[in-house]
Amino acid sequence: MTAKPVDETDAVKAAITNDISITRSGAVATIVLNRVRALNALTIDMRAKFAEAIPRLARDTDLYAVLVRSDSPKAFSAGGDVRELIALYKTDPAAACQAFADEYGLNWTLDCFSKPTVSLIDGVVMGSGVGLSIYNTHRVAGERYRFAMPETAIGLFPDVGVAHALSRLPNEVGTFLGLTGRLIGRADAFNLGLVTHCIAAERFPEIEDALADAQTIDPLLDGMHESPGNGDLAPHETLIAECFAANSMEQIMDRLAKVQGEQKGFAEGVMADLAKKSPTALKITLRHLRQASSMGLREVLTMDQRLACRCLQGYDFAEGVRAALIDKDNLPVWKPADLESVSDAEVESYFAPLPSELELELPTREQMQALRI
Ligand code: QUE
Repeated sequence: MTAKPVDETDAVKAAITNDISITRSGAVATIVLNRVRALNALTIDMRAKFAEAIPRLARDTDLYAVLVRSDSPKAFSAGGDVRELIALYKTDPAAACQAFADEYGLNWTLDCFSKPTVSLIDGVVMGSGVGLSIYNTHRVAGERYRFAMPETAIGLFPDVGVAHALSRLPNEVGTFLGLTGRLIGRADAFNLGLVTHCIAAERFPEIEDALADAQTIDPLLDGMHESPGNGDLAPHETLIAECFAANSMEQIMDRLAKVQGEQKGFAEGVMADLAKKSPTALKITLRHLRQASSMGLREVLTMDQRLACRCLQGYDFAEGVRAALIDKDNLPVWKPADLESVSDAEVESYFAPLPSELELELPTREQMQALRI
């Protein structure tokens, strides 16, 4: 399975959607997410329109930079439209699997993109939205920036290649974020390098205007950056490092249960969070994060494709989406229901190569360069 071709000569024509717009002003192209009613949950059509524009932008010699922002005051993007994916899987399983392939192909294209790319992020950025922004050369956070990879809550795993970044964060913070799905603010995100600049959202239009004038991006953003101060995670750093260094979910829970003293309350909160997540998703996520620390992004995305197709075929993903987003009862009934009942063999089966026609085949970075993406 290959991601949708990046060459515009044979690019699949994107369905026309107004949920994303791409406009040009001077030297900057601006991509605006404006599916405001759904917190910019990204649909297949939105990603297709985004991907389709990239070769043209990359080869436009008069273009200095590409900017991505949202028209919603609450969200950059709350994630992917997973309801759409689950519905599609019921009628056309191969198309649902292909939708993941196209998304991961877009993530890879963004990482290989040859011009400065800037995301202006205020409000939440989660899941698929992280995949549109984290590969940008410049990631600017407004005051209301909130980051999370919440997929274990819906029986999925932190995908869009983000295991590559999470597995490289210090002190097991990425393991903590990927398993618990907890939200962090911009101070933590800046200290972790998930964002590059903190700038008041009311100044975002100035950035767009300056880039239209082809003003040099680094001095521009460096000059506007304001220190976000200490994050909220700092007091819990040691606990996170110690508990989340374990190599099984059972051990992580065990270590959290043994925490005494002033961190006890925090540890109990984390255990309560983890107890709500899909046990299968937790085990897959932990294993994926451990492997990803020694893999390149391209290989991580190929592994994401295996895991995503297996999650579509499994039980918990559809159940998680039902409970969180369709019936909204927030009472998923996971199968298996507890960590001990998820066997190593079951976890292992998610990671096995797919039938060759379903494996994600991405061009190498060198091949992307030759395509002048
Ligand atoms: C975990 C998730 C997601 C989620 C809730 C979770 C996610 C996602 C959405 C979402 C939000 C708003 C929408 C929508 C989907 O919710 O990835 O269609 O309008 O996209 O607990 O991973």
